[in-house]
Amino acid sequence: MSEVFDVAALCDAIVEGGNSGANLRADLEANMGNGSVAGRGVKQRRAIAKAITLLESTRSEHRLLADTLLNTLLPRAGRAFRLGISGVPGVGKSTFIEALGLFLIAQGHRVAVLTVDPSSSLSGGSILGDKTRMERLSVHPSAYIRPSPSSGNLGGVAEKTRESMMVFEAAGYDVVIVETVGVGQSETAVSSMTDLFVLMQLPNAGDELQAIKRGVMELADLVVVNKADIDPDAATRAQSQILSSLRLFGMHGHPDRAHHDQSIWQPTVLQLSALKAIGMKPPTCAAATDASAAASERNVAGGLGAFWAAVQTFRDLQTQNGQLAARRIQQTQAWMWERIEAGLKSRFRAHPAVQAALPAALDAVLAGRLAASVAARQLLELTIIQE
Ligand SMILES: Nc1nc2c(ncn2[C@@H]2O[C@H](COP(=O)(O)OP(=O)(O)OP(=O)(O)O)[C@@H](O)[C@H]2O)c(=O)[nH]1
Ligand SMILES: [Mg+2]
Repeated sequence: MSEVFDVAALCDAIVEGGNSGANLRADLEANMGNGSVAGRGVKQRRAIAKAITLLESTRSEHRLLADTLLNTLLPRAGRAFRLGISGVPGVGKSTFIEALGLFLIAQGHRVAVLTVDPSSSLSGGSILGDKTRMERLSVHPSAYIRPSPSSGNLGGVAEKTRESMMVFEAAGYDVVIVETVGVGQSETAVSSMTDLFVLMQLPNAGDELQAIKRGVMELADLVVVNKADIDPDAATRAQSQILSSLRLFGMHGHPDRAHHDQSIWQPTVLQLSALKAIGMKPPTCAAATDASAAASERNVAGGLGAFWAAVQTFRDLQTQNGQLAARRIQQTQAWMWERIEAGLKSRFRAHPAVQAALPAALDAVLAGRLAASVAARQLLELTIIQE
């Protein structure tokens, strides 16, 4: 039996449960005495989970309800700062997000973490979903961690992430972090839905700079060299090499990457140790001399604070010069067009006339009897004539 969704009640529970920390505190206090799990904060969490289930549903009748939900929440969405974090598997994204999340919650923020998992369509499983433990953050009442669904193509997963983001914003989460494994297109997807895109690198990446895809580097507003505790000298080398290449990209890059204009935002590269930031002692490393270990200690101790200070500088600059708003407008337009294109494509594929003619057209193209562009035009005309 299909799940029943009361969209109006869901929206009420999402919006009313959140916007100030007061409800949350009242809820916690209420729960402390009697161990009860009832309360507005808990009600809101349940409503969020249910709303996202609705958004992720593929049933057509659910899509209509999901659209109503999104439209109802829309006036309250858009208020969070959206942070995208990417990097190769194992670079330390989840460890960093857990440290950052706890750091931000201590300052009174509410933090939602979403994942975009490009592996899900290939393996049917979820790399991020399985490994995204974030044990301390995930149980914190001011945090909500939502792994991406374990099926669907990247476009679909990214789409759900974008819509889920609106739910969290309406619920009063004021920092939304989107994590993705760096494999190429997923960085583009995440940078196109966030205000600031962070690329995480390993300390040895500086030695192999040619291996870093220029396109991905150009998307980065901020680069973090993580695991600086392992080899502090290598981390410092990587930091300066990445910085100089970012400057080079900024100077010669595309005009639409105006946020790399030095008068607007200086490309920033930081080094830190997510493991230390989270209060864990990293394994001792033979490569670190006493002097470099002490230097690294100084760098790392302030790692998280320096990171958040850089984020705030970026945010202030981009707000003052209008780039933040411009970026969101551009993202919203691109999102709409992307959805239109995706919708047209699936309707085209589902069209009976196209389904009937496609195999023969494809055969003819592959056999060299028909030019690909001619076949495309003929197939497109089938849908135009019949509609
Ligand atoms: N020494 C050291 N180890 C770290 C640091 N940050 C993370 N690690 C370790 O690196 C491993 C991978 O960390 P994760 O946070 O799971 O990395 P991830 O980038 O989220 O990985 P995926 O989700 O698989 O892409 C774990 O064993 C962490 O404990 C660090 O700053 N220093
Ligand atoms: Mg991870």
